[in-house]
Amino acid sequence: ERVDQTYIMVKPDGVQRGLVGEIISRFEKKGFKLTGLKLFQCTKELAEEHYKDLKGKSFFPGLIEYITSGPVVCMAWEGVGVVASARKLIGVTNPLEAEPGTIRGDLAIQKGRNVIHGSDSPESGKREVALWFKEGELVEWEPALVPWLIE
Ligand code: YYY
Ligand code: MG
Repeated sequence: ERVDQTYIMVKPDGVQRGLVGEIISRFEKKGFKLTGLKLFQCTKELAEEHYKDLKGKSFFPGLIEYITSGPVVCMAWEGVGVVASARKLIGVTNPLEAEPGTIRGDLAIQKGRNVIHGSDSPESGKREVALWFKEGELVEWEPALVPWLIE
């Protein structure tokens, strides 16, 4: 099966609210492989490129202002099925509609402050990991727990 990558980002509200450890922990416990991690202040240009498909939406300017309002935590995760699985862990866009047990369902109230981003397809995952991480920032490694997670 194809090994995919997903780009996960704790948004500025998640960082300010001290939710970084809790959020990373949920992905760690699930068992996917972390290949990139950094605290980062993103520019308007990068935010606009990341969300380019939403340009023109009424909420776009507010979204860019929010994403650039403070540091974010950028992560790359790898594994078979990681993109869809991460979206399930995250929950739907509107935190009021997100299921309890999901990150947004448990930790947020509003769409405009929904604490986390996750790529929506393997193609987006590839594009976004390449957009947010430079070549030397990603690490290829073999986690010791792999045989206990994957048969
Ligand atoms: O992938 P996801 O983050 O769940 O939602 P998108 O439809 O890609 O929108 C990106 C981002 O934009 C969303 O997390 C919050 C914000 N947003 C908004 O503020 N208001 C909307 N009506 C839709 C999206
Ligand atoms: Mg999206």
